Amino acid sequence: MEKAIIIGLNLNNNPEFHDSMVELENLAKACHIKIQDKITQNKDTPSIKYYIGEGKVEELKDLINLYEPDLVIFNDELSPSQIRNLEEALEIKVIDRTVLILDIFARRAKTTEAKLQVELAQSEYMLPRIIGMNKSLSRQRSGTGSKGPGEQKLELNRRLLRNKITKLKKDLKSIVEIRRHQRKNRKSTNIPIVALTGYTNSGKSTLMNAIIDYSTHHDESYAFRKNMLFATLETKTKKITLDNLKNFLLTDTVGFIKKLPHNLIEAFKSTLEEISEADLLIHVIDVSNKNYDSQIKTVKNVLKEINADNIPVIYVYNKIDLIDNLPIVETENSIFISAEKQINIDKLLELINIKIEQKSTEIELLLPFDKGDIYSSFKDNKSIIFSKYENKGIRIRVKLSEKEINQYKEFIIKK
Ligand SMILES: Nc1nc2c(ncn2[C@@H]2O[C@H](COP(=O)(O)OP(=O)(O)OP(=O)(O)O)[C@@H](O)[C@H]2O)c(=O)[nH]1
Ligand SMILES: [Mg+2]
Repeated sequence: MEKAIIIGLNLNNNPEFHDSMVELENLAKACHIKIQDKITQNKDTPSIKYYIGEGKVEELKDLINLYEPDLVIFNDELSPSQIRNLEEALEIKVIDRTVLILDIFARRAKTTEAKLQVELAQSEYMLPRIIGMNKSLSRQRSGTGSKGPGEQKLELNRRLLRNKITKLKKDLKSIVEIRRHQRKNRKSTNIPIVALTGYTNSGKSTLMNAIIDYSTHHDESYAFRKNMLFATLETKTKKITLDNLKNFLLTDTVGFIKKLPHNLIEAFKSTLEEISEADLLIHVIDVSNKNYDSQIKTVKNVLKEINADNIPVIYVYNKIDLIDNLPIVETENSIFISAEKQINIDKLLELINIKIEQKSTEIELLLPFDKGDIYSSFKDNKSIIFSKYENKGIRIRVKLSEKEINQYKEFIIKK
């Protein structure tokens, strides 16, 4: 087991700082690293040279002499020159949060696609850093951060690494084509696609299992679930058939975390499209985690980054079996459940059904000028695709549910 000291910079008294350090510890544990100590520093901006201040570097040196760790881990992504400077000053392996996350992904990847995606992200991360690492301590590097398919990456020069990236992208492309084709077929059947999304370890795969249990034709192939970070990296889609409710396709895929490396989001684009192209999202929240609020924010930010922030969402507050009091009240878009204890799964399925029924169709309306209130309600719902003032009124193209189409049928000019 490797031993490490972790270092965090608390920029501008960030209220989430402490939790992100705890999370860093958990990421390290997932890489089988033992944490010996942690140091933190309050600062307004990171130092360009060492990320932390020079005084802290000295303090860190003393701790390194005391504990003799194998490596030090920083809570943020370091620049190539910061890694170089730190490795030279500390004479020890220096890695960052991104390396840990990439390492865990490398450990979990099972399918060819996931392996290629992780390797691509690792290579992209390495590319600007390879020179610095060669210069300092490359010969001593082993263990975390040098795991996975790119084992000899330090011996490769930039050019070879670039060639590798090109090749990985090409290999991925053909797999992605197959996936896109499958998704297109799925879409053409008109069965709504519902995607599970949420923070890692929130219970997405457990919920997938619970819903499959309700399905009238469920088979044995359940999604993998486990109490660990990033248990699920691959995508699984199952048809859910229900007796009295509409059928739908349910997709389980990778969870999110704070400071998710951008390289990883890029590399996992094709997997994340399963989310961004869904008709409805089920945002699973671990309400027993005291940071669930900031986890919701993190997930929302990633959804925005992958252009999935316009899809209707049901907020599913999970693991209520672990808490005594519910911190908030349910709304028409949220529900409290326990996926593990199968509490309120039936209610959730009804809510999903309601949302699916609201699924919208594109139509064109001519609204008389005195119907400005209808126009503004469409605007509020962000359902307007295009609008134009004409002699008799405003011509608009909107996305409407079956119910709304009925409600406004007198204004419809084109279906
Ligand atoms: N007590 C309790 N535990 C739950 C509940 N739902 C899930 N869990 C546990 O939470 C852990 C994570 O569950 P997963 O379903 O693997 O979580 P996930 O969101 O798929 O995680 P990733 O695939 O890593 O993103 C497992 O140990 C589950 O048993 C629940 O309702 N109550
Ligand atoms: Mg999972």
